[in-house]
Amino acid sequence: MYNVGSYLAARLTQIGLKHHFVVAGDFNLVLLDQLLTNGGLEQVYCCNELNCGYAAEGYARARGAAAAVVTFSVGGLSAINAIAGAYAENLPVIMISGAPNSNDQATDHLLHHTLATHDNSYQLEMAKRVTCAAVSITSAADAPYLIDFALRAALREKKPAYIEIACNIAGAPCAAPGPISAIIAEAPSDAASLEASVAATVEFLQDKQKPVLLIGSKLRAAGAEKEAIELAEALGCAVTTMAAAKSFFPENHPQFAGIYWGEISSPGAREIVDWADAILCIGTIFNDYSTLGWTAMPSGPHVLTAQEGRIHFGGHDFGGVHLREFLSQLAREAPKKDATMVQFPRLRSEHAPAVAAAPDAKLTRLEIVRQIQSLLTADATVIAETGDSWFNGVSLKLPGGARFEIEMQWGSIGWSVPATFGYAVGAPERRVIAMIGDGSFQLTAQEVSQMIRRKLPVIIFLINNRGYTIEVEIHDGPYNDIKNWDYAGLINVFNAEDGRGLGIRVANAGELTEAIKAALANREGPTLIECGIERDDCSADLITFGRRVAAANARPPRD
Ligand code: DPX
Ligand code: MG
Repeated sequence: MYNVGSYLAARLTQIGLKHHFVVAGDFNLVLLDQLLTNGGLEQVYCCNELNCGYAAEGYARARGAAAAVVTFSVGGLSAINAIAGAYAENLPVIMISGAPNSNDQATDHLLHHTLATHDNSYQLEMAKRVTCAAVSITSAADAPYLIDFALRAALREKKPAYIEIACNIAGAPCAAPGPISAIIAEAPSDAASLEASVAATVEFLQDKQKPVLLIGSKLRAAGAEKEAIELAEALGCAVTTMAAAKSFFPENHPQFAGIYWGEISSPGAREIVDWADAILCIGTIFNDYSTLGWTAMPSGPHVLTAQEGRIHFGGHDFGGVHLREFLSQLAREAPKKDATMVQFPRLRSEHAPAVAAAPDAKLTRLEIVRQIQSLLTADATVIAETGDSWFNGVSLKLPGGARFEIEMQWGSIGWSVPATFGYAVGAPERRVIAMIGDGSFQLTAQEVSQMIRRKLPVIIFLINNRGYTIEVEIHDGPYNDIKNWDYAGLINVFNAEDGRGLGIRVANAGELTEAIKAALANREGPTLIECGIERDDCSADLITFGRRVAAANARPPRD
């Protein structure tokens, strides 16, 4: 016997979830009880709904999909920011909201947690703008169909979906789930379009000598990371990744030629992309940040763009093609073209490796990055928050197997604390390392307490430069100064009587080394290392980025 809640729980486990993130409220309590009845689905609690949404977003990065369950309106509207982020970042996060009793809909009853008007459809309407499917369930009979519809859309599109369930329907009986293949099976590419797109691409490559691959963040959403390696090896050419796609092509691969980000590319990466006579852009997103204020935007007849569902370049535009099938078919037919791989070592002028600071030397950004670098192992995942942590994180050299998570399209400060929590719940086998600025941390700090509650041995490098340094570089003013906190001291507040989190403040290189040792030894909770640095100690890349973005923002209106 199934009811709406247990049906939903069954479907969530069938799509691979072992957890769902929750904030309770009276409109979702019956639903939460039903979700609890499924032994394969653990309930994970969050401090607020914004964090709940971001925790699910981080979990989806680790496991491919996620669910966040919130209450109506007061919860749902907070979660929408994170759900919009999941949309921008191509992650299928299922937002599930409790909703008013079906008898109260379209009546003159005014309800709590609402706008005190009679139309309570506004959350559904808002959700429609930030999801690929949004459904409202007010009848148990229709629930299986509507739930399946939303889940299928999310998994296909790699975008969030929204399911609202009236509080008196959550426990009502409904049909049993049918075969899960109806939700997760995917139609193959259109055979003719696949063949034509590959043939046209082979022809495009034929008269080129120096192709290069440029990997973007939508490669993962397309499930095509393995196929990108196949294509790279068939062509034998240099492979660059965009910052948002860092780790989506292995950095220890012999053909990896660094991060392409215009002027602030890693050594040789920009030169090799500029030297190339064909740029195969795979899953790329070019926005004002990733193009450094529109100064590094590959365009022209030598650029081919391959996205999930669309391959286009000079005079061609093919639809109905899965990216992974296109890449692997092209790998079988593409000519070897390895000139960029021969040239790349000549162009690269590798920076000298950073020299260890003396133990009593005042802590610097560079020394922090150097010490984090030595922590990176095949099972490490680095999560880099918006701010100078972007540039510090992107500069790390990842060993094979290491992963990197960044939220570059949505770019919301505060994302990383709950996303790190969600990621660590989803990938307990990995060493999760977060790099977070002081300003960002202040948005969502309380989610560290959930890491403590679940005893997650996350390591947080809290970079305290006393302000919004990236904003200082884009455009300074008094609004970039923030109230200092005792960040390390906060961990004891969160520990209360039973937690095992560690908070350590460090001011020099030796203290940082000791703190990292303590963090590695602490397996029963997170360790937050508060690293105090000078306010103006930021990366050169951040300064260049800030200048370029400021110039793009300041373009005068057209007359
Ligand atoms: C803002 C940003 O301390 O990092 O390294 O000091 O810059 P840095 P912090 O975490 O400060 C972050 C700050 C204020 N961006 O510099 S990046 C604007 C912004 C945003 N998201 C939200 N609000 C404001 N990106 C939700
Ligand atoms: Mg800061």
